[in-house]
Amino acid sequence: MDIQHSLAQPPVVILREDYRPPAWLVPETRLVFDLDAHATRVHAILSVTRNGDHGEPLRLDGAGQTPLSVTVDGIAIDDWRLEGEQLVIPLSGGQHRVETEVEIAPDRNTQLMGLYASGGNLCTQCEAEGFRRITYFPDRPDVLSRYAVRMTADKARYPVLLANGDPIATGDLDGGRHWAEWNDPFPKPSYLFALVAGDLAVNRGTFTTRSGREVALGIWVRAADLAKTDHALHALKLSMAWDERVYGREYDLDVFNIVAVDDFNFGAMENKGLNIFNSRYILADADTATDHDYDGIAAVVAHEYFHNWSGNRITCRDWFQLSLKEGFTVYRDQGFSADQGSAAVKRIEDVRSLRAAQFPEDAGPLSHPVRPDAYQEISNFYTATIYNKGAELIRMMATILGPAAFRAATDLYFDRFDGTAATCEDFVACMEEASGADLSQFRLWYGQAGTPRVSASIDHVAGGGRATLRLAQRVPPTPGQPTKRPMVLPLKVRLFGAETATPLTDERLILLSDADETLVFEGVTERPVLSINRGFSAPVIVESDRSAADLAFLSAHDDDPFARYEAMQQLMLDTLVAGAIEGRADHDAVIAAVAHTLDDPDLDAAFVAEAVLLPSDAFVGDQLALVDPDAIFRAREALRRDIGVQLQDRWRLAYDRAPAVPYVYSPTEKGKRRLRNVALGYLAATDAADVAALAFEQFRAADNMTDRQAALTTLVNGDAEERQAALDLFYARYADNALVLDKWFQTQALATRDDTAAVVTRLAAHADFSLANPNRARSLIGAFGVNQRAFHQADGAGYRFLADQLIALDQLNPQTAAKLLPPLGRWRRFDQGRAALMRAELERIVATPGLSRDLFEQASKSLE
Ligand code: 0A1
Ligand code: ZN
Repeated sequence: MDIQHSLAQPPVVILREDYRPPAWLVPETRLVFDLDAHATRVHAILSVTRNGDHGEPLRLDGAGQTPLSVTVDGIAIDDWRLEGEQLVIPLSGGQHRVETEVEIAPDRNTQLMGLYASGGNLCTQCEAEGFRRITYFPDRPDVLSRYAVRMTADKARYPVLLANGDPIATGDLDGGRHWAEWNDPFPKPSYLFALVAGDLAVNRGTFTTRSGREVALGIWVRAADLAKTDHALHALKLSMAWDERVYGREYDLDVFNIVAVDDFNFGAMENKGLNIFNSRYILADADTATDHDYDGIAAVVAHEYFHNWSGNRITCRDWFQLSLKEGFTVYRDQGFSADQGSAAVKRIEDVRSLRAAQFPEDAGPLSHPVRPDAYQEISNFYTATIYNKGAELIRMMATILGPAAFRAATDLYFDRFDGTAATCEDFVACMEEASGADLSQFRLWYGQAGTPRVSASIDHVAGGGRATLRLAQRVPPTPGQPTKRPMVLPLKVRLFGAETATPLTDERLILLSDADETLVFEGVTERPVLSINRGFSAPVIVESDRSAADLAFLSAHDDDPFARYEAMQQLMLDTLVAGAIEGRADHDAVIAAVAHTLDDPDLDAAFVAEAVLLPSDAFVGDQLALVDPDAIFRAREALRRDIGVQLQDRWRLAYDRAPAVPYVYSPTEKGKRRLRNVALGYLAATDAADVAALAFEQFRAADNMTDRQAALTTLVNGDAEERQAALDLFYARYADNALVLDKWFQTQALATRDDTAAVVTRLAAHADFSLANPNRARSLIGAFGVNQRAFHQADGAGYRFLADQLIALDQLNPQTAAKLLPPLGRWRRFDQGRAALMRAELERIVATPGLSRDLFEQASKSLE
């Protein structure tokens, strides 16, 4: 289909195969900033060298600014020209000093890319292509330069001046201004540049590396937030020690600073020596942050820190290689978090988020390979596929290689590519070289999109000693990739005896590499039950013919905790799918399995809480060719109520057994709180007369946000009279805390009530709602988009609301708008009425004059 576009210029498609090395290199860069919120002057001095034998001019990327002056080797020139936004400078020799001067306006930068103002401070965000909004530069990741930075600013307004690397000197100037100089000795791409100017307080710490370097750590926030930074600082120290122990990676500068800002498009950014964070991933205390927030902070602090090696010391050759740093770094932060508490629960959480975000992406119009071949706007490729599926690819290689060879391979990779801009292929080649493994077929995981489906069935002749496992794989077609080749799928498998409930085999790692394979197990003397994809060893969908009884059996007896969880999920899913399609389902097997799990004294609370949770509405929808959101909701509510009612005594016991105690953030206490709140949720499903009062009392008496928010959620989903009281109290208590108010918006947008679409539309007009702050926009619009039943209200009110908001947000912040579009792209999965309404909204978006490239790419692809 030919989509009518409304862009000023036709969309340009960037292709991976068009990669060419840069024509000019920039070994040294000096930047002089005269900082001011309305008008900042940027003077850039680049020493450039011709890269190879060619006659190309120097091309510097820019965006939004015009050059005030251009000099070459100290002489003003006028033969430069602008081609689009590129500054093109003819140069005759092999080496020159090129200087430019521009003026930019941070306080008018609503995109939050480049240099912008947040909460009265100035900060930068350069990945992927923000640096060109600051100054003219070859803004591509394979141009590595050593940066020296000088900043001058008003001292009262911006007493703190930070940049990458090490501080060199500071001083005062006339007129109330001051200056600071920073030097970063490590060559880096422009996307890792950062500066911050502001009125900030610091929580300082130190870390001594294993070779004895003392590193000064600083977490910089507004003074009022200083008391909420201890958890992040602690997580940073743990991360530094972990990367030494597990990967042999040591920190390399004398300082490591983190700054928290309220307005940020993503979670955080790994700028060399100066990480900049969304404040939601730094600030925590018991009263304002949930256990989930605490976990998220530690994970993101670790993630950004780990980028110092996987991302900064070794960066990406081009943006098609983004998963080289992101997939690997996510894998590393997952390993870190697993080591802080229960590895099994961490794996369950990671798989749950892969299924919630990446599987739908891979099954929809925006599906793309982990190493894409083409893009229009690179900001749209910071996806669950690049990050989370990318991490699964690394995990599979680690599984295939085994721990020792994997560590040897990462050592080789870090040694060989240190100081360079590398490719995914470089990484895989190191995996092969260090281990002797042949990963040629494995490489298909980088190029083929779509979630593979594996069908598995096991035959056993009663009385015989042999079991036959038949496996088949199919990789579904995805946009631009109609046919696929079979991939290598590492599947951990084990058989259990149905009668004796004992293992019949050891765990085996099967590398399924053909479309169909048959495997034989000898010595199987009783009917075997198949435990497959244990630990979620491959990111695939397993289709098996295991009965409800076998799934219940595995949920009780499998020795792999992930497989136990998985069996229960599959049992619940099968029950919910049957309920949604047929209007009713037999709940007995699920209820018995939940009861068994609750009664098992050997299981820890955190695991039990995960295992007894029902799959989300959206995940049930993902199993169906045609999603009927109301039928799914009814089926899920019916099962929830039955589990609640029939196991009411156990839920009461679980609730009472974990009485609220003074808040401690530890794996054990966190698990107890989680189970208690899951129990509260099931009790609420029973409609027992006292539950609203119980929830309200928990809400009122809680000394921590985990319990308070869980109680609020329970009340908000129902219609007891305590509902509005709780919302009002929560609002009044946290009116001046933006991060907590986000929860107030989000809880209402996620509510499982009939009026949610109407409530959300009203909340968008609330005095505290603003599209200018990405966290606030996500808390209402993003949360609403994943509320399957409310968003898909049959009259299309949800679709209209989302499109209205995205069109408005696109004017301010295209990146954040584009990120929130995907729910509209699921139209193929819905009935004709809904699909037509969704398409109409996508068409309205695409036809909007002045649309950004970001939103255009996502909306137009979603229509195809
Ligand atoms: N590299 C960062 C993610 C990130 C990407 C783009 C941004 O621009 C707004 C910001 C952050 C990470 O992986 O944490
Ligand atoms: Zn990252």
